[in-house]
Amino acid sequence: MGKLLRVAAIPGDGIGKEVMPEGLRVVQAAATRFDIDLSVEHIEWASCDYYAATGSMMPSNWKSQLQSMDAIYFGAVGWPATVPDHISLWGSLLKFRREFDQYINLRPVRLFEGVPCPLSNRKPGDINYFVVRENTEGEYTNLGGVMYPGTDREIVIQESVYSRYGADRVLKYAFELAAGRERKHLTVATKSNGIAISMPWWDSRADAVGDNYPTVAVDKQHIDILSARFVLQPGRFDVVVASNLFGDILSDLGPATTGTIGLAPSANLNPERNFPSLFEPVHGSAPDIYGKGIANPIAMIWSGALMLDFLGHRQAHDAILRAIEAVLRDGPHTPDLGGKASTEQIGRAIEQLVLE
Ligand code: GGG
Repeated sequence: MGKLLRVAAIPGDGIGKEVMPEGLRVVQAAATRFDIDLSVEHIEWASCDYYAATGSMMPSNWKSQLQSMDAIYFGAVGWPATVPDHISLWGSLLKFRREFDQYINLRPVRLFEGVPCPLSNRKPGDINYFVVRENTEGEYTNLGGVMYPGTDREIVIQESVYSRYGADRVLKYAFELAAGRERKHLTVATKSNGIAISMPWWDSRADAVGDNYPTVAVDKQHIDILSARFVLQPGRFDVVVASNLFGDILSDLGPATTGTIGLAPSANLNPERNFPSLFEPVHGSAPDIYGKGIANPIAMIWSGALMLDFLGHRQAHDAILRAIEAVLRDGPHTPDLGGKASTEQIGRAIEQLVLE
């Protein structure tokens, strides 16, 4: 056995609490099979239940509790019936991303065999790309304010922030990723015709960083037509790099074109490993289906595979991916994929295959 891996498991809210046990079941199975020394710490805070009990999303010493962990495995955040979404998000997930400098949000998008594709005439292999989302600045800020609130003269200002440091490091990561792939193609999401200061600047940073990657073909696309092409011509894409908000939207849209957002994983990475990275499904807490036991746990399970890969266990990652592929191909399936299986049945089916 190698070094002990310490993982903080934070289910959060809604279906995060239902998919987390299945994610852990499969991660533990992979740890057993590949002799990985894994210790999981279960954390109930970073949830709206904790907020209801204490008035904040996390304890004041949250950072010291987490920073010695090797990774954070996170479910979902948000329970708007009791806590406004901006309070729960800024009080938990965005704190993790910012204070642990997880500046890359890596989101694979892939069409699997056995999953009905909502786009016509697409087969597995036709959709297989990465969205690289900038994760610490851009449109996600709390800079601004309201003047004359509640009057006819009410004015709201919200600033976006882009730094050369922040843009260059995410662009560099995306170029590196593209350079290591067969197609070596990078799409830069922009809106330089309408957002006339920050987006032409973002494009110029892409040019500057790209000068170091002559083998990568670059294609800048405005976010509106880029979104349309995700639906109409998904085969155009290999690696897509985008600002925080554009990346968030694209990484819901992309998986939607592959049948269900219930499959989409993500890795919030601090590539330098100065802080723990965080692995979570792209989907949120889904209050509409919470409590029914029908949430698709595959996004959580795939996120667990990305976590093991990042922590140095490629074989464990590959075994989980093979098991996911087999279950998607042969069943069972949850209702989002037209089946009747429960969250737990999917977790157990994948666990079985990982152990074989
Ligand atoms: N598991 C992801 C999650 O809980 N997402 C909730 C959400 O609204 N996230 C916004 C974001 O990722 O920026």
